[in-house]
Amino acid sequence: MTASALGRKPRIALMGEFSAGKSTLSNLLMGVRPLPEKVTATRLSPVWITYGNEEPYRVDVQGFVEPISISQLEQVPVEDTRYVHLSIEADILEVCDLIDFPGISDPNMSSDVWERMLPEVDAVIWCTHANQAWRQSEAAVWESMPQSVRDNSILLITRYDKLTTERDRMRVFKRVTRETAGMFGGTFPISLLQAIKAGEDYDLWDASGAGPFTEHLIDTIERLTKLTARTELPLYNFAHAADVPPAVQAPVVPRRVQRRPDPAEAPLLLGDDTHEDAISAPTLRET
Ligand SMILES: Nc1nc2c(ncn2[C@@H]2O[C@H](COP(=O)(O)OP(=O)(O)OP(=O)(O)O)[C@@H](O)[C@H]2O)c(=O)[nH]1
Ligand SMILES: [Mg+2]
Repeated sequence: MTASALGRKPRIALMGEFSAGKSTLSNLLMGVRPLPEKVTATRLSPVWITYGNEEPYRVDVQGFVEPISISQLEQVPVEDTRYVHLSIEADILEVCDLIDFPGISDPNMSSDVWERMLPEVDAVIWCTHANQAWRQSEAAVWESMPQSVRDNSILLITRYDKLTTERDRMRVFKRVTRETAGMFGGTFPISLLQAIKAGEDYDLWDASGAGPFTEHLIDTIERLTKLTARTELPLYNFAHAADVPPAVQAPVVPRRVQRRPDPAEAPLLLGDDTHEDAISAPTLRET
């Protein structure tokens, strides 16, 4: 898998309510832990993470860039910052960018802080707490998301370890899949804590839910890579993936229409469906 032909990687946002596990998931996917994982809600700007080893910076709402220190991530002025940029040499970032969003319904933070970043995203991994999965506030935000993004997005039911009986787990999973039918490309229950603890133990990794989820994620990134090769505009800007322009092909070779030997006959016009055989007609030649 390589970056898109246009040099843009798919951008995957991590979204959901506060403390749903967005930052824990970003860190799990990267295999390093630059983002704070907190019991209490963090007031952090969206963090756009790309592959590399540049120094961190923030981009303010006017587009000005200012260097920041990663240890002071939480001092960045949230309302005035469009996003914080981190650059990390993690494998996953070779194939996509990750954008870690703040929680969607923090009463202490204007929803502008994350809403203004939506036009930058191609797809979302939505984290919903197993204990209070798919609240009305989550459904309302997802309602406004274009189908192009929804089709390529993943719903993760996080903190699945907090549901202790099989009956509860099935009940939550069934309800959430029913209420979100047709709204995501896939839905997976996961315990992010168990996934982190699993380390190299593949059985534990699969049991945490991380195995099936990451396999689906790889397929999603492959599909997104083909789409983002066709446009610089993030998928959020299209209502449906089918609206993305067709793949850029080799330059169109100009064709010239010549007269048939019989000068009385009109020249063939390309695109004139009364002459559907025009392209293969011997009177057509490429110049
Ligand atoms: N038991 C359990 N705890 C989890 C799981 N995922 C995350 N947590 C814990 O939940 C807390 C919040 O996790 P974060 O990753 O900071 O959540 P967030 O969505 O980034 O939160 P905000 O950025 O504040 O909105 C941390 O203490 C995590 O360790 C999980 O699957 N199981
Ligand atoms: Mg977070």
